Amino acid sequence: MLNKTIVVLGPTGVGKSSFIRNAVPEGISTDVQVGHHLHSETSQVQSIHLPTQNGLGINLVDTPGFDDSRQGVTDADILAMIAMFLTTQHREGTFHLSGFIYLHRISDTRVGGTSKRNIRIFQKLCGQDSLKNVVIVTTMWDKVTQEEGLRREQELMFSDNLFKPILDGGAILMRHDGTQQSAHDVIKHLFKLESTVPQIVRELVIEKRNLLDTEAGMELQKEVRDVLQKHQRDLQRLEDEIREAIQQRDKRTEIEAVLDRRRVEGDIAKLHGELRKLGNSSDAMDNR
Ligand SMILES: Nc1nc2c(ncn2[C@@H]2O[C@H](COP(=O)(O)OP(=O)(O)OP(=O)(O)O)[C@@H](O)[C@H]2O)c(=O)[nH]1
Ligand SMILES: [Mg+2]
Repeated sequence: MLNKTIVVLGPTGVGKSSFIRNAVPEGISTDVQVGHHLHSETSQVQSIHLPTQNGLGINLVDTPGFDDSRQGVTDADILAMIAMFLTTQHREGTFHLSGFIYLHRISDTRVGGTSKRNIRIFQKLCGQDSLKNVVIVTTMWDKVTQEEGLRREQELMFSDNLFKPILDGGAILMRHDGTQQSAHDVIKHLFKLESTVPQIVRELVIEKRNLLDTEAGMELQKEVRDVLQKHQRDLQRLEDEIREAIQQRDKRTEIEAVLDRRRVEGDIAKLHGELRKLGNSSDAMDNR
């Protein structure tokens, strides 16, 4: 049987697993876990098979969200997991990728730096040629008024640092209202497209780059390094503050600054760990 694959991506908690649960008809059991807590739920790439009437099948692929709140799991791990899944499937030769569904919460009052960073990494992972195989799907419409939703939707569509470049490249924007019908509308759109090979697969399999040197890997490294630089500036400022407080014999300011320094040092160690992991994942994928 010919199976087409659709990969569902997006930050943690946007409703990826819920979307897949909504799409699966009654009677097909899945062990897709929907989150009940603030922390992230899905920890592995997981494929759910849906049969269709004409003998074709759809594999809907659930992924762990970027911006993961799970202890010890970084965005580098998530990128490596998704890259590993896509390349393994591609190498097996029976992989027909219909495209990507990228989910975004319409209820987010402002789209923060992390969401923008996730959009950029997604764009690099996908690559220009595969953007026509992308549906940006907004979720959680029940949490906004119609007016608010419409305003945010316009902003998402027309801002250069949000979805405009992806939509300009041929992607479309759709809404998911939590019903099976709206999930199926999204799937139907992708299902009828010719399959595509995303940029990260071309880079890893055909150009034999390692994950660190892929566009998405480089983007992630750049983003991590930018945050690292900011933290290093904070550290410098705190060192000055501590020195001054000691001179002034201001014990209270000194203690506060020392505690802040400890927190910033922890953040810096975490970011170094993320860069190291990206390198390690690269090596692990190279040795396959
Ligand atoms: N109100 C509302 N809640 C939703 C909607 N979609 C999902 N949720 C809830 O949002 C939470 C997160 O949903 P998940 O489907 O687990 O999100 P996810 O993207 O799979 O998250 P990770 O697995 O952590 O990456 C759950 O409590 C869902 O019940 C929606 O359209 N409206
Ligand atoms: Mg999930």
